[in-house]
Amino acid sequence: MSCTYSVRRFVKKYKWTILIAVLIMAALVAVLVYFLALAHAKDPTIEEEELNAYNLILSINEKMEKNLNRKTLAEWAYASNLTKANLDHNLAVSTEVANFQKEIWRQVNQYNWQQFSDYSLRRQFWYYSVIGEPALPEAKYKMLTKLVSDMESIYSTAKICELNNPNKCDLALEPDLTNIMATSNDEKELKHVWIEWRNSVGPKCKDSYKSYVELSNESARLNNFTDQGEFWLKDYEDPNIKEQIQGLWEQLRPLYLQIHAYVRFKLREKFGDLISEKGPIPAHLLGNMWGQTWDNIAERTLPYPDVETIDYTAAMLKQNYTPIKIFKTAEQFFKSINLTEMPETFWKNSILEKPADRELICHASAWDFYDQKDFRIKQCTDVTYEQMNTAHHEMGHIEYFLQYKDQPVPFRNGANDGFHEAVGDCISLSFETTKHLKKIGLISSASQDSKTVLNNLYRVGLAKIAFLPFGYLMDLWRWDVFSGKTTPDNYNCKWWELREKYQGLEPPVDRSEEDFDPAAKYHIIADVPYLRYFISFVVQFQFHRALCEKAGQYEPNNAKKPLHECDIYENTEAGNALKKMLSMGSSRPWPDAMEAITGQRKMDASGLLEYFKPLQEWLEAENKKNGVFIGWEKTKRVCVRNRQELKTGASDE
Ligand code: X8Z
Ligand code: ZN
Repeated sequence: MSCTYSVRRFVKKYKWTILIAVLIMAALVAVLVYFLALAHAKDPTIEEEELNAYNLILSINEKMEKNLNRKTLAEWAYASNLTKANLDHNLAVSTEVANFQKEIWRQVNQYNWQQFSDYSLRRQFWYYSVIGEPALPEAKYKMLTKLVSDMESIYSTAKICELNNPNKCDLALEPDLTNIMATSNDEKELKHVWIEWRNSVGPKCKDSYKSYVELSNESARLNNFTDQGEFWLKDYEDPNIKEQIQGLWEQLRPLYLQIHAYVRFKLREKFGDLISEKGPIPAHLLGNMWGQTWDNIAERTLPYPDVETIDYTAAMLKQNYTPIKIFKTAEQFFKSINLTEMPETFWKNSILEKPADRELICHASAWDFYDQKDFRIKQCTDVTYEQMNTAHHEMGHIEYFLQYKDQPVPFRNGANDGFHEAVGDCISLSFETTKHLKKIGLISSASQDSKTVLNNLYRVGLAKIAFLPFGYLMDLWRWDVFSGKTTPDNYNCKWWELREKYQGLEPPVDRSEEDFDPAAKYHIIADVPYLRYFISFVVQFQFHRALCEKAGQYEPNNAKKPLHECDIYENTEAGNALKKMLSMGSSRPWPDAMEAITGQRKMDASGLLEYFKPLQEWLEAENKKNGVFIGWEKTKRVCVRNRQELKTGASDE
């Protein structure tokens, strides 16, 4: 054929040119393959280092487990019995462990761990490469630990006198002051308790707090962070976390403004002009020492006061609840969704009631002793509905500990701290539905439905929506304190600036820099970051929505299956999904854990907004009907340098 012929002729004519071209191409391919192979081949030294590192981490983890166990036992001994001997022992043990941690830190940082190919190994090294306070020189570490322990002791042993009986001066925060704040209708008594609690803690902690800030910053800098506030944010693994939180708050603020305006309106019906029509709400009238959750005034401000009572505390007392029964009730829920029951040692070692014979830290907490067996709660449980929720909250922490107990030590943490705080609360969102409360007999099954449901949703809103700005501003205040933007001579006034700006609250009396009101909140003096709770209050609704969808109890846009009426009790499919996420611990960045349970990789306010949609609509209509002012004008209270200035005329008190 003509074609074949012409090709042959061509090849014959150019045979040398073709040969050379082929040879050049072959050489080029060979060079390319060589470089590709070189790029993919592992540096034998890195490979060897990684193998070494693998063995090292096994031995570090084993020793770390033992050290953390010892340290936690000593901390528990002090926290549950505030004696000098226990403090000394705790300081000695935690200093020894800090030295051990520092040694590990040095070893780990000699490795080129960022280059390791094994993700889990790299991540464990990353955790060990930053140690926080133990980075301080020993004497300073001890000083810092003692400062915090001392402040905790001041806070936990503070007592105040009764308003009408100045000789009876044994009122403690838990249960006495908490109960007065929750139940009293006597404004004078509320104001007295509010002021005296702050007098008995704040000024005593101010100097220690200043030193605490300095030492904390020093340790942060030794870990290559600019200050302690930045150090606190590292586990969120997101340089934009602050902006994200601000964005979430902006999405939630309109809902907060509605509940704030409604509550102020209802409180004015009760207390009259003690509360101004358009001003911030006085902080002592909201049923809580810090005005952080307002559900204790639900009964007194109900949308539908004429339907059946929602005084669940009264119902619990009538049904002879005890602290143990409260915890068994909580455990029953966890078990019903195939989560793990509390081990025997939990019941044996926990402190579930306030002991009469000693001083202790009553603020509720859950403890992992890092030996895969010992898990405890310490809670001065009083028989109230609020404490029932706290019991679920604390048990959520224990459940997380139980699910990740087989992870390597560095991963025995929440995906982030907000996740840890959200587990028990997420269960409570089911527990607190009218459906469930009827099931366990706290609401009579004869109650009128839609109104009871809204009353109940309002009560949950007073706990969840009201908390949001408080959950946010606690660390807004501390970030500026740590960065030096807020200085000690401005601590208190800056605090009240934020309380007014975000919560729309004001103090019941003028304040000065001789007061130190932030210290009257446990987490401030106990060195516990607080952003975790804001995050928890957002993500718990995302978790709830995802679990409810799995349980077939919630469908978007289906009025018959609203999110606020979903109860996942006994639904093992939902429970297993939660369990799977919990068992990951902190082995992956939190968006992976979020995705495992919700399919989303972001924090998102839409779960919370969806849950409270019927309440938001009701509040908007009600506020409109009543012509209520939304938001607040500037407070008339003042905050000045010292009390003397208040006496000389700045105050109306
Ligand atoms: O401190 C707690 C728990 C222990 S992690 C009882 N919470 C915060 C607080 O009491 O201020 C739970 C919600 C907010
Ligand atoms: Zn907690």
